[in-house]
Amino acid sequence: MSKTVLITGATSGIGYATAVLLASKNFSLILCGRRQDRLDELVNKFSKETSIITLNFDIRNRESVFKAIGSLPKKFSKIDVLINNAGNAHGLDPIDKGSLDDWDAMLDINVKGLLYVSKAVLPQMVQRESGHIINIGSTAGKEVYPNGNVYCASKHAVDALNQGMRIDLNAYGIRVGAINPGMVETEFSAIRFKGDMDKAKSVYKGFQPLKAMDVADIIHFVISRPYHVNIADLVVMSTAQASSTIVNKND
Ligand code: 8X3
Repeated sequence: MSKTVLITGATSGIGYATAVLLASKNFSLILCGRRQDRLDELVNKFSKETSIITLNFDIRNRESVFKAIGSLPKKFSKIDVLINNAGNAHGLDPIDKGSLDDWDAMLDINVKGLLYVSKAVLPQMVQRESGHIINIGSTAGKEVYPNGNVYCASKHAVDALNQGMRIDLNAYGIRVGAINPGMVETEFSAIRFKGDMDKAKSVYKGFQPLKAMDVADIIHFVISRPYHVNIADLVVMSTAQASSTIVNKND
């Protein structure tokens, strides 16, 4: 029987690429996001290849999270793999100039949203004494860079939660691991810079950044290891990137 995978933030970037790849590998998919048109597009594209259901909810709203996950039909109610992927950066400002709304958004989505979804999915994994949680962190969870302040703090929290979950869920035989990508060319910078496409594009200019599918490919590798193998914490960067601030650009 194929594994059932729940992906948050499935409407773009790494989440979308992961949905596409896992659909082609016949995983059953629960795709979560807020853009219904994109969710519908995924269903139309892949429902012939695999079982697929979508959940439209705002990860910041705890009632909606529990209601949506609690509403899953029987066929999808056993979740084997949870991919905590939803997350964004909002702004890139020095700490004294940052926007409170940006800070709220990053902490609410990247940290509290991840916690709400995990809390909603965990009881059944604990009961079965099996399951796999993949937390999508960031190199920003491993180091801090200028003006990254709150985004880096949110991803450091993901790093801490990844370790904390692994420790607390160890007795139940649940696998927990993080994948921490560096620069990936997605909508990430367009959102960070609030639609300023010149700024967003310049981030990925002059070198070959990671693509969303590069990370999706790693996620597929991680979830298809034998059950006794847990990729606990993985950092992946473009070859041109050495750290958050050192990128070998050719312009
Ligand atoms: C994305 C990595 O360095 O653009 O999480 O903040 S970075």
